[in-house]
Amino acid sequence: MELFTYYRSSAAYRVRIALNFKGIQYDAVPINLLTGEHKEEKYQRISPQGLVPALRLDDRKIMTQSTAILEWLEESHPAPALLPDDSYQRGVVRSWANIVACDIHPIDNLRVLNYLVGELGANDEQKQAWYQHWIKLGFDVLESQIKANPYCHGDQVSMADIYLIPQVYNALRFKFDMTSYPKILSVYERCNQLDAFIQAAPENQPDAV
Ligand SMILES: N[C@@H](CCC(=O)N[C@@H](CS)C(=O)NCC(=O)O)C(=O)O
Repeated sequence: MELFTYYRSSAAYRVRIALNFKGIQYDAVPINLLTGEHKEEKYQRISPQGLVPALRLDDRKIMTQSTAILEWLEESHPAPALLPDDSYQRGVVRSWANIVACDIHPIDNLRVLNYLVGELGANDEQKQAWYQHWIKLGFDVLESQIKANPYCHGDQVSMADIYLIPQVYNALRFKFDMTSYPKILSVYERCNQLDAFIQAAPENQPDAV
């Protein structure tokens, strides 16, 4: 498989963790978001939305959208599982993952921040306020709900960890104050001791600068 990725993309980071966790070999194809490679026609033929990640499967079919890719990976490579056996608990894990995937990440994404600054004229302080507002809303709820024992959902790594860790990485990069989130931080530190997470980390990617 080939993963079209950018080292600092948190959506691609999710998929890298899952591929590593499930022991699936892949080749990383870096797409540079800073130089606009994702907007070039060559990449848009792969991902019409011009977003990373995209996964090219062994039969050359393309899949986009990290949540679709992660659900497909879970169905096609069920072991080790990233969702609990119990259907209610699967819903719980997905709800935590969706706080990140639907209610934080899309609003704080590069193109949204660029639109705020470029089209709507927000200054740096306003951009930061926007970023911090949405992350705080999501993290406040996650902090109150996750088990952190030692992972989000107990003693097994789950989809919730896979979504949370890249978002925390991003929050720290944007200097978001994490002192009110001891449970989230302990999950972050614990996951970052696992090979699957270490190998997926932005600083360990071939395109890291
Ligand atoms: N919902 C998409 C979001 C993908 C996405 O927003 N990727 C970002 C990097 S994390 C991107 O390609 N951004 C390019 C841009 O904002 O111009 C997914 O989960 O795959």
